[in-house]
Amino acid sequence: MKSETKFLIEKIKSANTILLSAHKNPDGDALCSVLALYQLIFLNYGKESVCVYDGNVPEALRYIPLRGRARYFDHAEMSGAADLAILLDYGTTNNIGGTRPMLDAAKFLIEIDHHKNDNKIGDFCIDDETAAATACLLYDLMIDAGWEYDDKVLNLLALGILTDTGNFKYAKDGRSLRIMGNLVDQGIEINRLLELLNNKPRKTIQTEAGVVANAEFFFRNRLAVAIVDSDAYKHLDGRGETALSLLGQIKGVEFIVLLKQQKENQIGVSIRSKHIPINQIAEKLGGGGHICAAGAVVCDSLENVKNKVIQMFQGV
Ligand SMILES: [Mn+2]
Repeated sequence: MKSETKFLIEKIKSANTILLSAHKNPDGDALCSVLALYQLIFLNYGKESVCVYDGNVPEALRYIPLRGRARYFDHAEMSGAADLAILLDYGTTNNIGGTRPMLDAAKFLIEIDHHKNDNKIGDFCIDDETAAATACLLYDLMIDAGWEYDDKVLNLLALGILTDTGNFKYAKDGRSLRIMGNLVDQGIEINRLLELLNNKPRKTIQTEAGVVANAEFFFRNRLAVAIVDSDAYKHLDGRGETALSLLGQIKGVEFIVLLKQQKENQIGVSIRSKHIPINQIAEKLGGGGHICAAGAVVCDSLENVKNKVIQMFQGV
């Protein structure tokens, strides 16, 4: 067993209260990793961790196993500081949101993440930038620890991998596929999981289709820019993955930018690229993420952010 696995187990065993969390506005990998770890700790050590999030959970994740265990941080049943907090899949400190004080108050903080991060906050870090999803790291920990698991754990890990790899489109190597191979061998039905995720409200799909219909194209159509205004933003589910995906299917499009008017002067920027790294653009905007899928939140007018982002693609 790896020394980091042993250390994690010792910390879990000695903690009376455990807090689990991930990034704000949790996506599939963030939420499923939290819930899978909740279940693993429960099955193997008999302890019920408190799972908290900030922001909104996408509608598409409504029916995942154990969804009800994750509570909005303000409604969490946690009195006082946790003995142990485990922060999964958070990326950068900007992404943590309202759960930060609870994490800071914990007596010990372990992070488990696959994002590039130069400003780690864990007292102990189990990080691996080469992993396609945090769920892959959890799977490896589970096997290394020899932990008992159940169907819920397997389904959650599979969902985390599916969502973060865009159904394997962004798999950087064979590791996530090998893990999924093992999960399928143990009875996971990918088709059933995709059905569970493809379950968005009608208004959401219609909104995202409208956003795509009004997209603009720059630099010989290599860059697609689409805008989600404040009205459309109310109906968006998660980051607007449907719009990002549709624009990425257009012939000749290399880069996709989705600008989301979250507030009057607060614009969420999601950037995708088919081949060329774009994480440096997100970093310059104060955000971060993965090489070909990154984002930021910029406090400025929609028009200014749009012009600034388009300029940053000049010569890329
Ligand atoms: Mn992730």
